[in-house]
Amino acid sequence: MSTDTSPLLPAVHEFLSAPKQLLIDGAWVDAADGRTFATLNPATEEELVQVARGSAVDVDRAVAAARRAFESPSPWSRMTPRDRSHLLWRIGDLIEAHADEFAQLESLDNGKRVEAARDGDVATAAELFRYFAGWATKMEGTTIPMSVPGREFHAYTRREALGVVAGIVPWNFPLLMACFKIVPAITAGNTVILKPAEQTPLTALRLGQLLLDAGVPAGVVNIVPGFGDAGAALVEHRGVDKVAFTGSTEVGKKIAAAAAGNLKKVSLELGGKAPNIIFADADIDAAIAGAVLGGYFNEGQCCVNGSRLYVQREVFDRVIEGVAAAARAITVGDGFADGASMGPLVSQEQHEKVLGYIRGAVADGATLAAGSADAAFDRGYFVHPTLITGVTEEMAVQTDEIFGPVVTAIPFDTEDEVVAAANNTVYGLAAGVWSRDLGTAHRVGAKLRAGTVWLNTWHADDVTLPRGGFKQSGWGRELGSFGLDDYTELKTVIAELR
Ligand code: TXE
Repeated sequence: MSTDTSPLLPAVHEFLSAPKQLLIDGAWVDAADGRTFATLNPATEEELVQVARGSAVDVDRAVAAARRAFESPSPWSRMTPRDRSHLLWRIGDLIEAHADEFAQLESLDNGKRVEAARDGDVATAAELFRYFAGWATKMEGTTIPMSVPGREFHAYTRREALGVVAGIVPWNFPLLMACFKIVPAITAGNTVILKPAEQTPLTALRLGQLLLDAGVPAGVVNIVPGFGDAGAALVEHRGVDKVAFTGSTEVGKKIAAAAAGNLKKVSLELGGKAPNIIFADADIDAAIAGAVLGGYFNEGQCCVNGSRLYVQREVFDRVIEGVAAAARAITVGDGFADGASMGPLVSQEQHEKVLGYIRGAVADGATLAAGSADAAFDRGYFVHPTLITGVTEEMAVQTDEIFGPVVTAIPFDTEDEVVAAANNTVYGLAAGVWSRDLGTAHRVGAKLRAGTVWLNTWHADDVTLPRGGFKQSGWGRELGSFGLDDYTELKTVIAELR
């Protein structure tokens, strides 16, 4: 497999040929120790560019810059909510104007299809800026009556920025995850240090330049690419007031523990293993299409994918046939290739992990209704979309988050039985129910322990909607008005009227 780079935009060539440095205090700088790391094209396994590798010293510099930018009387602290709103809107427009460039970069670095990046990741990133632009002027408080005999008070609340926010993000939606952290943080007047994932730093760096071009003051958004050590330095840093993390449950637990040093606020969006329940009375064609989208979207590297399919016994064979046929019809190929409908996984590590789970399931006696335990090509991190039957609840393929295009399917008979099985997981990010009976859909939906429940649909979403996890899938909610709360402190002001 090779990437045909002939369609690369001149702006992408130009970006790739310039040095990839850290963005600290409005300037592009090398890492203090001069180290760099390679970011690879997962379709070819070839190095794209070297990127400056931030470490604890760089994190110190970035936190100091973010603190200076936050504290009054900095230009950022004096910016009115209306000006912040206009700035956010302008950034949304700029992202849209550079959509093809961002999409190509994302595809090169992450592997996903260019169109998927442009129409999904990049379009949503632009919309996120515009949605939150509206909130910048609407961070209102309330007036609250007090009852103190013989005295008069005026009491009210204010929503204030928290301070310095560290955003630590994964590689599955690199630009979008960066925006999930940056946008609500700056909407509320905070300053940010973003650490992109080591596998996919490029679009975050391109975004950094775009933010400077749009007029975001120096130090308001700092970008420090690096590995887990840079992330850990941010989490332990006493100058950081909040950590917003998306990634594995394992690292989420480390972050929760390390953040205790200065009791910084923490929001965590962690792993998932979403149950997708299809009742016999569902619109079966729609449910099959939903199971395919829910299972294989983003090469299966999406925390809310419906990776555990539960199908009522009467329609099990029909659904399996439908999903398996659709999985076989997916064309795996380079994200730039015409006709490819699924790109490679992001890294060798993910490739080995995902194939290992498929092999493990076969060794445990499960059946591959579609897909394969072999790599799709000799080169590049490609995996065939896979559907596994004959699975038990105890198998690793059923209990663990695989984060690849792998769906397991188990038949069920009764509502109680499937609700118990669906909830039998440490995760609680998403779940779904397919039934034409409104009572069944809403009743089962209410019983599922998950932050997002889809009824007769999957992956329907909007920046207006809060998302986050029950149980070990996380703390807090992102996006929507709820998402802003996590980036503010609530102050109560009590004045005596004398
Ligand atoms: O995640 P990590 P990885 C799951 C998915 C995947 C698995 C491993 O199952 O297979 O996690 O992926 C930074 N302190 N998800 O290893 O390690 C790291 O540099 C602070 C689900 O890539 O959690 C990167 O920027 N930061 C998930 C980010 O954390 C640390 C998306 C995520 O990396 C750190 C991604 C530390 N000690 C993976 N160690 C989702 N919820 O969508 C690492 N990092």
